[in-house]
Amino acid sequence: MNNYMSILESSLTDANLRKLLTIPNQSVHRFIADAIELCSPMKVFVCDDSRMDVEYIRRTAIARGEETPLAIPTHTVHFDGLHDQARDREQTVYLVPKGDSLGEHLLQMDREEGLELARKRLKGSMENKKMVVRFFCLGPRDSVFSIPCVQITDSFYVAHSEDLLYRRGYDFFRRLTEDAEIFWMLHSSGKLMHSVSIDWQRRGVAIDYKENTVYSYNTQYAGNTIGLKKLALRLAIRRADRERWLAEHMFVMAVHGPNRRKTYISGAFPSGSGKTSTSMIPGGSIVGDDLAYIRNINGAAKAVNVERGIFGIIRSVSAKDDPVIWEVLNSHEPAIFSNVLVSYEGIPYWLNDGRTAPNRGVNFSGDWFEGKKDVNGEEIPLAHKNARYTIGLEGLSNVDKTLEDPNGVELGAIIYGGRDPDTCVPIQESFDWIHGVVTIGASLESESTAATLGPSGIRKFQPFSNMDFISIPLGRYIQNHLDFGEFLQRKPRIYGVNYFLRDTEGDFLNGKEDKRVWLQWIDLRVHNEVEAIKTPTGLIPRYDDLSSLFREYLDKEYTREQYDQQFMVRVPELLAKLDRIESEYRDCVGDTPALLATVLEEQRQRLIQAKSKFGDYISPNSLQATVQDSST
Ligand code: OXD
Ligand code: MN
Repeated sequence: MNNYMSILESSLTDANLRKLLTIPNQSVHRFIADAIELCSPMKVFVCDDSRMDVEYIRRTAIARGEETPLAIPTHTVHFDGLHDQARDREQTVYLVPKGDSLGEHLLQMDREEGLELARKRLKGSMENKKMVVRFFCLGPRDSVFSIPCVQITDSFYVAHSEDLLYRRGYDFFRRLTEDAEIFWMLHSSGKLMHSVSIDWQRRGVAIDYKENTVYSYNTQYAGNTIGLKKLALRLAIRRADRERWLAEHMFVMAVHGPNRRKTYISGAFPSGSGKTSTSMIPGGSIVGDDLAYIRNINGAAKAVNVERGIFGIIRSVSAKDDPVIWEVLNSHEPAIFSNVLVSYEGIPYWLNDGRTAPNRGVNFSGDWFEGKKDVNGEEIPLAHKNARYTIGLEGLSNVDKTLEDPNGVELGAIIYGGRDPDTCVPIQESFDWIHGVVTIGASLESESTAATLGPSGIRKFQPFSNMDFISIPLGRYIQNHLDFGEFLQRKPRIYGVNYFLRDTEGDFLNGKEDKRVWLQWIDLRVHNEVEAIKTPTGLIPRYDDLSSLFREYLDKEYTREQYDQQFMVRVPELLAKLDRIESEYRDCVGDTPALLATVLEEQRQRLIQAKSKFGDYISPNSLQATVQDSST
């Protein structure tokens, strides 16, 4: 496109053009001119991050009906369409250049065809709308972790949400060199009726990794549209692959241990499986709840939060269980609620919030009353299961001081957890880095939740809780993890946690707050202050240590019966899981590291041996051998 300057000059007002040209990067100008040519917006607004511009975005989201003010003046609510309330995994595809392949597990299509389709869908999509152009920085600014990102959207809700969730980047872009690697995001909600995307049957997310560009169209749900969240994660994973670091679906938080020490932990959980609540554990401090970049800096695994806010699931957030979030959501800190119920007084309610909800109000189905049914005769709940809140972290009383540290924090531990009803114990430490990567990260399974479209409660293969976002062949991603650990001088320990273990009646074996004890135990292990019991699948806590941690941190009696039930080694279930995992990797033609099969086989042999000695269900008390330290 040679005439990009004339496109910009004819489409932008002088003030907007000036704002744009203050960024001296021609690739930025070209990308915006191309988007204008493609989407034909009525007007273009360039946001320079001034208070005035940021406020304009919020006000316009309200004026256009994308958001509605609530009783607290800094709060708004946004509704997504009935069929657009979660990430659409099936319509999120990688555009793969000829001759390239991303392996068996990823949805991909020919790049040329995919680009043609995306551009067809986006053609003229902003005809009667205003285009917003925003600049952000993923990770702290001016750091080795920083990634500049341009977002173009016709949704002021998207532009507003990003303001709460990401670090503003206009000034950062002004300082960028011409060769800086930028992530590019182009989104259009498509045709709207009552401010809601109506062409959801033609929605899609197309990831053109060759050009670091993501196209998203005919959708509004933030997981499909907020380019800096999961769309940029997919590009970051590819960049991390090239540069030998890790881009992960992980929180970062600090456990506060004895003598005021802090142990930083990152943790990967599939959406809706306890990630945010773990990052907000009482007594700890939060760096981030969803996305982390991790680099080897002088032999240590250093992590930063990619974001600066939370797009959290609001279901079950209550004053009792989530006091810190509750306080912010009831304060005057800016917040956007989505897909909740709003009472006629402008108060938001959601499922399982511990209050008595009104029996009428407005929700994603329009005017709502108790007993309202959908077209299939199903009762419409007062709020969607995947209803959300969007807030900045700065309002939280437990935000960690290191949030903006350009050097990141050193990780003492990495944890992986899923919704696992019947295999893994509530917490175990891997024998070493390789064992952790293979038998915990790469072997994670989890029951599906409302964060993605489709039925919930189905057990799915969820390696590293990052399966939805991995953008390189899975085997290569695993090899990168193995290599990353090999080059670390101080390796974080790796843990598997399971908050969803059930008994034979189907009842959960743990309380919600128990996770605090698991984290405190990790802190003690990282500092070699407690021993552990060796089981065929990893190192588990001793009863006495847990019982004193339960007393100290939760003021709870923890019985031997509870311990025996929770930490019992369920050999048949664990062997069946190994079969499932091995068969997943068998399909992963060619790219699975050979080590994976060896480490899984060793695990199988340990389980078989233990079974021959102790039977199918092994009480932790039978496993006498204790170890002082793991060999990480
Ligand atoms: C999220 C998700 O919203 O993973 O964080 O779906
Ligand atoms: Mn997430």
